[in-house]
Amino acid sequence: MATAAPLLIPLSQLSRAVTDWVESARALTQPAGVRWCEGTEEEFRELTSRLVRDGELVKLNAEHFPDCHLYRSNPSDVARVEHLTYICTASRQDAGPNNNWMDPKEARAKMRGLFSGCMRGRTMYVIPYCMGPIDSPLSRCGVEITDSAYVALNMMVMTRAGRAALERIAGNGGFVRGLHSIGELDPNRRFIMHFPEELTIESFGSGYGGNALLGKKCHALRIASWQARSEGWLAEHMLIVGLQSPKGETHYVACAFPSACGKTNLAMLIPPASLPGWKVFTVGDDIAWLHPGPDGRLWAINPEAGYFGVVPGTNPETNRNAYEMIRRDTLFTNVAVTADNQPWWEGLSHGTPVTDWQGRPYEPAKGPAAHPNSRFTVAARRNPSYSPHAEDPRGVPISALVFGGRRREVAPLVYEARNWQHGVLVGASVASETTAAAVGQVGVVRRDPMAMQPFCGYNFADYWRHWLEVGSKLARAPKIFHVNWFRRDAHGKFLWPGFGDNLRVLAWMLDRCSGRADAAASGIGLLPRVQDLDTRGLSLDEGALRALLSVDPALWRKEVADIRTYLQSYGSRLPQALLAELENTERQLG
Ligand code: SAT
Ligand code: MN
Repeated sequence: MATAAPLLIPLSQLSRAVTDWVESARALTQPAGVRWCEGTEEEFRELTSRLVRDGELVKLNAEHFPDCHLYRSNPSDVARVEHLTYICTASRQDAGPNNNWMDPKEARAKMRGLFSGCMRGRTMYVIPYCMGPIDSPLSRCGVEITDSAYVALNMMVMTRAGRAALERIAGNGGFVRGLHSIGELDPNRRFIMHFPEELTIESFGSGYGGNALLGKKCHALRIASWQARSEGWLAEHMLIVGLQSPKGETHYVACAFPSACGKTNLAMLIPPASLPGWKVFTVGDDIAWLHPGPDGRLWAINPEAGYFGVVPGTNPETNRNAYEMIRRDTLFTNVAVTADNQPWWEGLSHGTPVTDWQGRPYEPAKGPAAHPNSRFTVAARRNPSYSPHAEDPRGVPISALVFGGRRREVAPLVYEARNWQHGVLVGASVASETTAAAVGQVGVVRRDPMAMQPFCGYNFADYWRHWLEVGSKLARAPKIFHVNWFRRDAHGKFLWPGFGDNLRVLAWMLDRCSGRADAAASGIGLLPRVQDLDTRGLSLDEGALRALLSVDPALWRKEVADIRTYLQSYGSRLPQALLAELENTERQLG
């Protein structure tokens, strides 16, 4: 006898706290209907088909890109808007000079005005989600309410969304509230507000990426960094990758680079043929939650379940894993298309774009065919190098933390911090050229401490103090390194090939962690000598490696002065230990 399917409790009745909040959001925004997200595949397929029918999504060539779709965002809405992103804490000092601040009362009133009646005639989607493996004590939950079906689809890929998340919330109560509306997509009526003291996010007027997928930067970095400080852990803008050496030892490394600086590529690195025996396993490509473990090590989970990666430049040579992964079940945003409806982007070696990212006939004079910040959204489990430990509720133990930026000069290919405290200074001093991931000028160098400048939900001075405290409690703290894949020669040419060859640098780091590799002391930290790097099969211009591993004391003295000015702008909240480390560096530079 067939057993009847168990009767499921309607989602709207699972958690009183969630239901009450959804009801208040409904009363404020007045949608035509409310739809709770179960998180099933059928639901995802049904929603996608509906959006194709409504003309919001384009179905791509089913033979070459099965189950792939294209979404074109409003041309004024193509990146994060840092100047419209606020941290609203009772005390302005708690948000710090690194954030835009608004008084919470004023911000609430402003947002109430914007949200009032804004969903009339639209569907309100309620998306309960879990950041991190559903059964991990390190995971945290949230609920996003949105009137964008595109955002709902993205959240279903990027998080563990639906019933299981809501059951977890119903079981232990806490969740981050995220209210989102695309509004009229008017850049003059666009705000991304965070209320960390109330674990609440309110976002209006944008439907793109980090502005709108509230589980990502808003929750997993800005709100989580605040939660992490009070709970004794770290929420970081880091990829997590497992590296198995030819001897069979696996180490995990977490690396912080600014947006659009190659985190996804490094997380899925393909070892060069000349370094046989290495295996690479991706745990995460953007965000790491790092918790001190009972064994004195730092343990990491990736709170996300998918990748929202930069498309241009992805090809079989730069990132074969990503290239394979995005050939099915992928949602593309703002790429171009070919005559036979295949997605196209700059950096692909074949195909011809006929329609640009705005849906216009492609004309080279009008700029690139795909938007430089065009993205793919795809489930992490589709990645051929997805780590078998990515879903481990304990996380993975971290051997090394790596900071990096995009800098044409000054920073060498790699150096190691003298100790944790120096490592925190190295992280706090990161500088990088800006990219298309955020609205604004591209290519200007700015300080981007720990690659968290746009994402730290509180005063950087308090954040660095927290980093120092976490490290002081770790009996087996990871080593800390700094890398720069983007150094150039006098003619502007990149000195380092990057991509798979970055493994040579990571391998040196791991040998340092196990005490097997040498390093030479310099004023700024420890550097490999040319002979310490495995260069088998590497072709580099004459003198390139020497240039990559050189530290110019004159340039660095100027850098130290810049760093000091920057750190001192945090005033009396700045941990003095960082200035002491900086003086130490200055002394050693001579
Ligand atoms: O737009 S996102 O914040 O999701 C991507 C990024 O800037 O890293
Ligand atoms: Mn990012």
